[in-house]
Amino acid sequence: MAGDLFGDMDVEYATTVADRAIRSMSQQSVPVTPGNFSVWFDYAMGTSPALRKTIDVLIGNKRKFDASINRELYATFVKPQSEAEADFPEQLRNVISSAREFLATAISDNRTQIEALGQVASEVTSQVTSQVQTNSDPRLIIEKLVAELARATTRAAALETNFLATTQELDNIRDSLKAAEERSNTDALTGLANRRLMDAFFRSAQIAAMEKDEPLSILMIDIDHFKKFNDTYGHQVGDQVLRLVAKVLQDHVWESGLAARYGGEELIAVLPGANLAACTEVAERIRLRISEARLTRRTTGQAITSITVSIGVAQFRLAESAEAMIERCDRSLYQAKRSGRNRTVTENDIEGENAAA
Ligand code: GH3
Ligand code: MG
Ligand code: MG
Repeated sequence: MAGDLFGDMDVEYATTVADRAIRSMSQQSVPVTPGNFSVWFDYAMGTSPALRKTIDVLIGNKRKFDASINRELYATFVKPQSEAEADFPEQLRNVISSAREFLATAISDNRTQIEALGQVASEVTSQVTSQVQTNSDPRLIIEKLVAELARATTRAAALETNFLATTQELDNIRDSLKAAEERSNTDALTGLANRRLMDAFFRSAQIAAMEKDEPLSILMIDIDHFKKFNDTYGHQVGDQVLRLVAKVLQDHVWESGLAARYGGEELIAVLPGANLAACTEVAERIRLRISEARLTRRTTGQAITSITVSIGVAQFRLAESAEAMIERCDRSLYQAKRSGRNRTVTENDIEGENAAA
């Protein structure tokens, strides 16, 4: 892990882990380069369950650790980890959680104290009542004590009310943090997930796909001649169209998947469980639905030319990074544009290359 790079790891332990890493690397014929070594050191340490799982699946499938897989492993599991560590909202949330826990404990301690004081008070009062005939001094003292205790109890109760208000405040902070985090994960125009969330989502979808041994595919949509559409009808009408396309996409993505706005007018759907054929089918349904949509200008009710989209489809390959897969999907999309638009093209149809390699 990047965070351990200069840490105070016990020398003997580090050497053992390094030995294990190098042994595994030599078993899998992985060249001992700095990048590969950090991958396999992590693997030997077991710090990242996702990395462990991925490598175990690759070994289980007798996959050769060639340069491309090694690069992907590094890019996917070693490099981004330091970014994940800097997850500020997460840290803040944890701080708030512990503050809240602390307050809850304080309140409960406070209650116990009040009860204890109350008990002492009633014990003392009954003693006083039995002694009252013989000596009146202790009674006075004890009455004072009882009054003092009553005041303490009131103070404690006020303190508790304060604590509760503070807790409520912390709850509010936590809620607004959560809302802020959601906003930072959502695209304001379309309401879809943004690229940031999509990247994180893809990472976990990728692990889940390997664990369940299930396919995982993505489709990427780009509106055809959208620039011309904007020029003709104005940017605002363009925005409405973009929202419509986002809505159609969202309607076709199942519970375990994710629809996201990847760029300006480029949208992506991540479809866990779908192979290339299933994903293509979904893409075609989306494409047809959009081309059949009747658009009218909101202000005048006037009809607008229909729009079309081009779609690229790609299926996840073991251990590859999101970037690699999206890049392949993007090339499929480009091919769809080149071969006339308003169509779906898969990675298997990319011209001039062996997509299955
Ligand atoms: P094609 O994809 O068919 O090759 O042609 P295009 O005209 O759509 O070309 P391209 O995809 O390169 O153009 C992107 C255009 O999308 C440019 C910009 O006007 C428009 N666009 C991007 N983001 C938004 C947005 O948020 N709102 C609107 N209204 N338009 C956008
Ligand atoms: Mg575009
Ligand atoms: Mg376009």
